[in-house]
Amino acid sequence: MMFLRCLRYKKVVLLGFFLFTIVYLFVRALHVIVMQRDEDVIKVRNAYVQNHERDAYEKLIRDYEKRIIQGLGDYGSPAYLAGEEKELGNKALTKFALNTVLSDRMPLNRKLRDPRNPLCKQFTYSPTLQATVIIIFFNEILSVILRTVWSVILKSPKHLLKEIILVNDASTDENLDGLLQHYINTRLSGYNITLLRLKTRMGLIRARLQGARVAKGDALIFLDAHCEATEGWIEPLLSRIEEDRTAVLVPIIDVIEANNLAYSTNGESFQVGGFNWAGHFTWIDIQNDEDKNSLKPVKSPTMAGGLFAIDRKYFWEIGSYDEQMEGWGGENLEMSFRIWQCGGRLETVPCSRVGHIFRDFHPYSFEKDTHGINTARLAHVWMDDYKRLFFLHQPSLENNPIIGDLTHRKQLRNKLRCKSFKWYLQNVYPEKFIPDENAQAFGQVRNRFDMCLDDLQLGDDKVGPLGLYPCHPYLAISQFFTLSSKGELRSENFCAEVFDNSQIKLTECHGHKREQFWMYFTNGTVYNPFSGKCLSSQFVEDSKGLKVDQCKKNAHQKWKFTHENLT
Ligand code: UD2
Ligand code: MN
Repeated sequence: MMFLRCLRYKKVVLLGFFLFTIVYLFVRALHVIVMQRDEDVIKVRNAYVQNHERDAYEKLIRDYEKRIIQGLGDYGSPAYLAGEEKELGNKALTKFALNTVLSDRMPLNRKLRDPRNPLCKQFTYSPTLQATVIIIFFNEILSVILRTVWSVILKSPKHLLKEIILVNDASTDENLDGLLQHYINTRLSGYNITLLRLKTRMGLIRARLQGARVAKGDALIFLDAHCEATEGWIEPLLSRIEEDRTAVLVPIIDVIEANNLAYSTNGESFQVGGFNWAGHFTWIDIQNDEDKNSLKPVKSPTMAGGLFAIDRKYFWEIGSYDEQMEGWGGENLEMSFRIWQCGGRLETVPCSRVGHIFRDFHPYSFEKDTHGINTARLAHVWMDDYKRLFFLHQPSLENNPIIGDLTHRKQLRNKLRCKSFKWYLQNVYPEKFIPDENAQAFGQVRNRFDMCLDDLQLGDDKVGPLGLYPCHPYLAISQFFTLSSKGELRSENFCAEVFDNSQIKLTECHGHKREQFWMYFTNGTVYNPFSGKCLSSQFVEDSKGLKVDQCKKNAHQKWKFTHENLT
């Protein structure tokens, strides 16, 4: 009897203990989740602007408003200041890559021309979806942020704009939140605008995610904090999403000049997004003639990243962002490849145009090469075997623990049953040049003196002499050349071209053969029929300026590619 009672007692204790543990773990988990959210983000509430601060902010904003020069920069025309302010503006330009002095003097709601193709007006869009516009920023100035906000408000029909969410990625200016919130409370009170502040700087990818988490609109539209939306920008974006919820849209991104804030357009022509094997976004021409003057959405292999519209639920279904990406860079190609490979579409909408201030450099820095690390992550997850071409540019990142764990992103790819990168290249971006496929020869191009062709690291915009340098013991990207099936001698997007009948430069490939056409013979001769001369290393000074010379039996005119598919 005693024994049984004891046993029952024990059972109750055990059960109690078990239940207690479960409840305890649950509460702990909940606590961790809630705390984490709490630690990351704070909503800058109205109360944030304390009574005694309110007057100070009001004074600062009034002073600022008094200095605005009405009409400055109207219709997107270039604006100039004189005297001391001109000097200060130039200084700001070298420091922030943006004329902040001029921005502070220009009306926040300046008038803009309608930059669209006039034929766009023939369309009537009547979307029913509502948008949340998410604007993230780190150390951007008040006037630039507010001009972005004003343009969104003024250029979007009220019934299509659910809310605007501003995410301050822990900017260092202590007054910024107070000023912004006070401005919102007093000058924009009729609009639904939320200001979030991240407690620590998380980088633009996670900042956008924090904004998206609290968004309530049917569609999300992301903008950089230095943009200006124009007439009719939002309707075609929302209409297209309504038509196809898996379509992700980018407007035409016009240039707002960083020095004089002129809103400039490229007329009616526009480009779409591509990429290079170094993992950078590039602008590319539209290949299909029909699409060139299209007013309808046009297929875009990638997007620049900062300005796009997406169905809110679809954003989460398709994997939002890779949250382990830090800082700046990579997320745009990651999202582009993912959307295409996993069944969505990426399109440029010609009848939607938004201006963006393109800065010559980033007025901020990161401790790590976040672009490299983020791109290494996406290369491993999305590019299959083609990642080899990216890692030629970043060999030290290929197996580097710094890039972090990829399990979740690989699981996502499996879960969504996404297609291969080869499928993407063949179907979405067939014009993309692949340096080691269908080539006559590729790799290092070596002469008899162990010297190799070299791009002399001209960088992304390489136009310059074709160089010669001692061959590296490994295949470095600066010495990676391809003799393409069309007879171009190229380093990804740049082709060796003969000029002045003797010099050779690396320049944009034009695809018309002539001075960019080369023939390679089994005896090692590289011949350019246009000049009637052969590639020669004989007269090279300071490793620069390879030349073409009369063809002769000379060791300087014998070349060997690492890989040759000659028949
Ligand atoms: C382009 C994109 C940008 C992003 C980036 C790649 C366009 C026009 N812009 O660079 O949106 O996709 O490529 O990652 O397509 N910011 C933060 N936290 C930071 C750093 C920046 O919130 O730590 C903000 C910044 O204030 C800006 C936005 O992120 O609003 C984008 O930064 P950017 O304008 O310096 O990047 P951009 O336009 O050169
Ligand atoms: Mn930007």
